[in-house]
Amino acid sequence: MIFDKLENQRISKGTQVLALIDPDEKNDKILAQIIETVNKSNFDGLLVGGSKIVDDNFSQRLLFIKENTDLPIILFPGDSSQISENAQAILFLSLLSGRNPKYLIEEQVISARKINDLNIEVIPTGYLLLKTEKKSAVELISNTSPLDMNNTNNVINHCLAAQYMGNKLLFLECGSNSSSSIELSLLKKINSKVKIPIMVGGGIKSKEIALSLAKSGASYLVIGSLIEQTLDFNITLEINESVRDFNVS
Ligand code: 1GP
Repeated sequence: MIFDKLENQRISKGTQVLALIDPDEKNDKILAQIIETVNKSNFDGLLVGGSKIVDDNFSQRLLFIKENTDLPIILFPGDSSQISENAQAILFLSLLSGRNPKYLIEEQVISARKINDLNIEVIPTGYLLLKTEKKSAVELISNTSPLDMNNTNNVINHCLAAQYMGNKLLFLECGSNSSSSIELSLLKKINSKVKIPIMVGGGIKSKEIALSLAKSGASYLVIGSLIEQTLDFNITLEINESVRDFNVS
């Protein structure tokens, strides 16, 4: 099982880093280079998904990714159309920061039978969108409001609710290509309260940011834009090798 394997690696080696590939048309010209960069960077796994895929070629691109990497592929779907047998697992997301039933239960009901029929490993994930300077694509597409990071109690209450609902993972999201990541003091407080592993994504653009997040309790880091924007495995390799010593237990 993919999640058990990642957790075992995290417990023995430390923070795990997942690459995120957005299989959208905008990345077609560089998709092979993105995969090559990911393959050379010593990532622990690969998330594939996007808030919005503008055409019908999601499955085709996912197959191309699968054929060109040995990393475990985990779906990170923007909606129920992004489900395919070419992935081993799926983050079964509940957008708990929002109050839109479409992303709390409707998309989940639409996708459940397909996931079951395809026998994809399900990783129940509480997904919380956090407010940053820039509106994220998730905020716009889901038509939900992100959580204000200054309201610590409210964020922690959402994290605990995610845990008590039985999620195996808590995903704290600042949005793709955000100018900032989660505030470290907030992450530390969340980490002191919740028992499920914390995944952090959005705006991880340097080794310094990645290290500070790992030191503050991020068991999983997700990196997408940095790969697309640099296509330089030296940068991501350095990040991935620097965060390993944290969050072992
Ligand atoms: C987006 O958290 C992911 O959903 C990754 O964010 O693209 O900023 O790395 P970046």
